[in-house]
Amino acid sequence: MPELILHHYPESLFSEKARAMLNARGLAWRSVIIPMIMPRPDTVPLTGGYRRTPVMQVGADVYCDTAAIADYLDDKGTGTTFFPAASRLAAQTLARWTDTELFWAAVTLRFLPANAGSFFANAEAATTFAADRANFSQGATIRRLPVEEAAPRYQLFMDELQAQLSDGRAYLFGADWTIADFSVYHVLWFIHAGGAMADDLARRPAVKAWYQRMLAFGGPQGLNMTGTEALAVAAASTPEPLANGSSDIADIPIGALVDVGPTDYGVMPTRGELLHCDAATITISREHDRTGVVNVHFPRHGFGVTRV
Ligand SMILES: N[C@@H](CCC(=O)N[C@@H](CS)C(=O)NCC(=O)O)C(=O)O
Repeated sequence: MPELILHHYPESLFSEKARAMLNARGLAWRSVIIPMIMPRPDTVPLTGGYRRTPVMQVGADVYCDTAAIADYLDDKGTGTTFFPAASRLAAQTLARWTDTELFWAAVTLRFLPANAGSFFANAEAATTFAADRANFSQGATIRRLPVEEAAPRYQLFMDELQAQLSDGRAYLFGADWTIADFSVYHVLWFIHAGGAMADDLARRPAVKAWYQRMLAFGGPQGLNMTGTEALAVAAASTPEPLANGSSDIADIPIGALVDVGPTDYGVMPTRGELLHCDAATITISREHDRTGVVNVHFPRHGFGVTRV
């Protein structure tokens, strides 16, 4: 298997989800630290327009969104599946809810003046970040959650989490982890890693014990690689062959030129030739002079496909 290369930055919570999944499975990985804001000249050649973080590169294959990364990693390394049959529906549904609804509550809470202090080095960094994310939010179909909605949503979830874990189970659905553990973990990490809202954890001991267990997965970092080196890896590789590419969209056959992008926020699409589209996965092929041909993989859930 070619090296697993994560393009990420330390403060990114979805990157923390990917880092924790990689480490939990005992996988060696390479770390390309990308800027927290645009421009990202060494990432765009791989991803095209998609500008969310993280992305994972395996040779000349690029996995966008942690859902696609989880799917790819599930049969790699060691440890039980992220998607056990008996709780797959509940775990996936909780993961999707957490990665969107709880995530937006966490964003509001983390950037409250009382909590934001540990996130930005100085006021200028905060202003630059806000301007970048205003661009990122153009075309978004969701609204920023007011604190009056974010706080109770978060507190109710934390109470329910405490109740779920208080029988002493190691993970949310029992003795083994599922994808839901990693999704809940990275949202809590975003809020608590800088020491914000520490009381919320302290008064929920079962959540705190589970959080500490997950935190151990998040710690180790991959061996550093530069963006230029990662692009050279792509250029020297060919994408993994796709078995039986097909399209389930009646008027968009495989081979069509398409735009694929998130439908809720950070909606900037990637353009390429459709190789495969089913209920779970979308794969397109694109080319750049710094990478050669790469295949870019997205989850279907939360992404749209438009014929160009
Ligand atoms: N559903 C996506 C969400 C990714 C996401 O929203 N990432 C944030 C950073 S944690 C982002 O892209 N922010 C804008 C940026 O990094 O440019 C996933 O699971 O990967």
